[in-house]
Amino acid sequence: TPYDYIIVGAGAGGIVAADKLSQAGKKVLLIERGGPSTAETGGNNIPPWAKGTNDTRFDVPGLFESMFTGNTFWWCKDTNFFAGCLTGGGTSVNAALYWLPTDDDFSTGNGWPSGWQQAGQYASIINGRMPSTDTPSPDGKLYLQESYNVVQQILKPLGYSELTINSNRNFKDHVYGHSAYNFVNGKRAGPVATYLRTSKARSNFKFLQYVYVQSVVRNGATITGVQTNDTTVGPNGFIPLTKNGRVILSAGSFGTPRILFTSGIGPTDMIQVAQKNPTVGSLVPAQSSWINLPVGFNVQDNPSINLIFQHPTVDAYDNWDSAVIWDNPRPADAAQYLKSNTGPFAGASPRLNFWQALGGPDGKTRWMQGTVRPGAGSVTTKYPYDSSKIFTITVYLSYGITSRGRIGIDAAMKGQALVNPWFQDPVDKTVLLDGLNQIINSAKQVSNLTLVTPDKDTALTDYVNNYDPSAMCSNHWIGSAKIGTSNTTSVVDSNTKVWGTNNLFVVDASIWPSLPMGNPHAAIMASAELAVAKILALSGGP
Ligand code: 6FA
Ligand code: ABL
Repeated sequence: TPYDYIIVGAGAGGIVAADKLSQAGKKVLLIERGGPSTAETGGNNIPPWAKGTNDTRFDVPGLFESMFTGNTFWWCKDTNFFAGCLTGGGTSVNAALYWLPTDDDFSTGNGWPSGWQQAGQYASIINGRMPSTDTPSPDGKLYLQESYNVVQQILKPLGYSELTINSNRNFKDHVYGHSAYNFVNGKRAGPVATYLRTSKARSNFKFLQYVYVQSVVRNGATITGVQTNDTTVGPNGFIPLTKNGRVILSAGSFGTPRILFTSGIGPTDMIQVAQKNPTVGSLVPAQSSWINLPVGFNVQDNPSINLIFQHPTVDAYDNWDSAVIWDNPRPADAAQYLKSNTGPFAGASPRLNFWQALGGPDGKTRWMQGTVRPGAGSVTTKYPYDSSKIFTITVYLSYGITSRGRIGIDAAMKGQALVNPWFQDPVDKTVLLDGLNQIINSAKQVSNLTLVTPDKDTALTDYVNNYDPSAMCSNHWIGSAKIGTSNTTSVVDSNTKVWGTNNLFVVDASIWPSLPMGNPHAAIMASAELAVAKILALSGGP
């Protein structure tokens, strides 16, 4: 059956798009390559201690750190970086840190065309559907607060004030507060429990899981449908559009470019790679109809550096080791969660977030973001330390970052960085070092606080210069199908329509022209709301 709108990818962008379009009465198909996540979607990946409940890995916030080990079926296997390939995409596997977008995020200065400057309006729409909380445990109590108490002793002397961050979304200089989440009743909520839920209740909405979209099928500038790998969904796996129908790609910063390349859209070198691939090569259209656009260029991701400290008051929570939180949790905490969805398992690992504006030698202002959590993933030092008393400050360079990289595919169609996005502009590194130095220097006046990594033998500059680039990745990739006003410097126009096509759109992280101020999923959802309003207003549609 033909659809008015076919949306590829059920992540932050795609779920919002599908809901708004089905709400508008359009016949909508949402296609997801992965399977269920939370119990509500049919997921059943439940830890041994919660057997017999609906408490899956994707539902229980305190299981967030268990995502990184074991049989990780939820990660996309065809990118070199973390990306969720299941219902909810990144929003089902992330820490659910939730920051309402700032006015700056959607400013022309951040690269958005005019007509996109309604951050305030969309922040309240998003917050109305997915309320923010900084007390994720439904009993209203804060748990594991020791690292919060120590880090505020570092920040206060630097002139920081404590705030409820999402109540002051435009204040992001010298502020800190409790980590905000979109958890509800001690469980992951996000787009799956809101926008996807309302879509599913509509008869004009259909959701397919475990169906992989290989390309869009087009006749020159007009898309006629999508090609999938599943012959049960249509003749040879083809799903058609209705007359005037539209396709929206929401497959994420790596997934959307891959589909574009196979559809003959992007830089010549990447289309040629797809053309040589034995599985999808035959789907690439003839060279005469290729559309040359800078797909994969202009990407950004926050460079992030971990500082690991030890303090006698801190409970490292067993460093969130999966052998503990998944297999053998602290009995009282597991019992509390099972009884009332409260306690340490009602929140993900972060406890405190902070922001500070930093001037650079190039006259530009960049922002630093910090995320504090008990425990650490790995420690580098030859000195003794107590692994039960450590905590991590992850220091990111956030809004205002100037470096850009390039992503693409290898011969096996695996997504990768062709040019790493971090520190291409040396000023980004200079500014982040300045911020790191301020924190380390202020930490010296906090009694009994020890910097474990980098240790006393390691100069901060050496630590940063030698940092493993893959560890510097923040999983916040944006910009691979950038929005803009010219087809030489952008991939989609100000209505999110792919240049040179009549009816192909992109609505996900990849249209973002530059990084937002915080971890991005709420900002991406706000941009999806705004994008659909523009798509619906555009003439010529179904
Ligand atoms: N963002 C936040 O705001 N707060 C956080 O705490 C946070 N944490 C993390 C985190 O801990 C990790 C480990 C990762 C990987 C990301 C985090 N992020 C956080 C970032 C945030 O989740 C992402 O920026 C956000 O989800 C991106 O939204 P998009 O809509 O652009 O893309 P998704 O990856 O969510 O969804 C794409 C979907 O398309 C997936 O479900 C995928 O399976 C599907 N797909 C891809 N290719 C497809 C194809 N060919 N056919 C069908 N489906 C396809
Ligand atoms: C994010 O926005 C990042 O994308 C994640 O990388 C980050 O989680 C979460 N938020 C929470 O701040 C970290 C984990 O805490 C680490 O244990 C893990 O090694 C790392 O992600 C992997 O990138």
